[in-house]
Amino acid sequence: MNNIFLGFGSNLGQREQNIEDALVHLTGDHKMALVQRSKLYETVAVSSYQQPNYINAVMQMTTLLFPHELIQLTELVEKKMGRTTKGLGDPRIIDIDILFFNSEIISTDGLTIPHAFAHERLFVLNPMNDIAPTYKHPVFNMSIADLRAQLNGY
Ligand code: PH2
Ligand code: MG
Ligand code: MG
Repeated sequence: MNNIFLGFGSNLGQREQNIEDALVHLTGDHKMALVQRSKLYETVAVSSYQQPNYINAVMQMTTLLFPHELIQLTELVEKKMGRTTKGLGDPRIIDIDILFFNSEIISTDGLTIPHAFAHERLFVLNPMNDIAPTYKHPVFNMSIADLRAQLNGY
């Protein structure tokens, strides 16, 4: 059983409902189970151009999938939900990012774990801090609480 953290974001349509729908899709796979969910956060889009605010959340889940199977699942759910764009920071109905997979460090084509920006984004660290403040970022060897405090400047 693998312990994972997934980041969710939506800034188009019914944003809160999109996150609920994504969860239903993901847990429809019998190899996926929800452990803990963060609060929902409304956040200003981190982007080089103006776009709608996001709703962000982080979910702790368990999975029997391998990392490359998990990314196939998250991309399938994004597609099923009607996401048309991939990457590049465009507005989207749903974005599901694999933030952490156990304490593994993986870097292959199309899959980087931990997520490359997890440590420097408050829209990830704030919700993650709700559910796993003591989780240690395997690359930086710092807890989520410490990474978050560092970004907040205290
Ligand atoms: N995701 C991005 C780019 N910018 N900004 C916020 N507030 N929330 C996001 O989830 C987000 C973003 C690329 O995935
Ligand atoms: Mg993202
Ligand atoms: Mg993504």
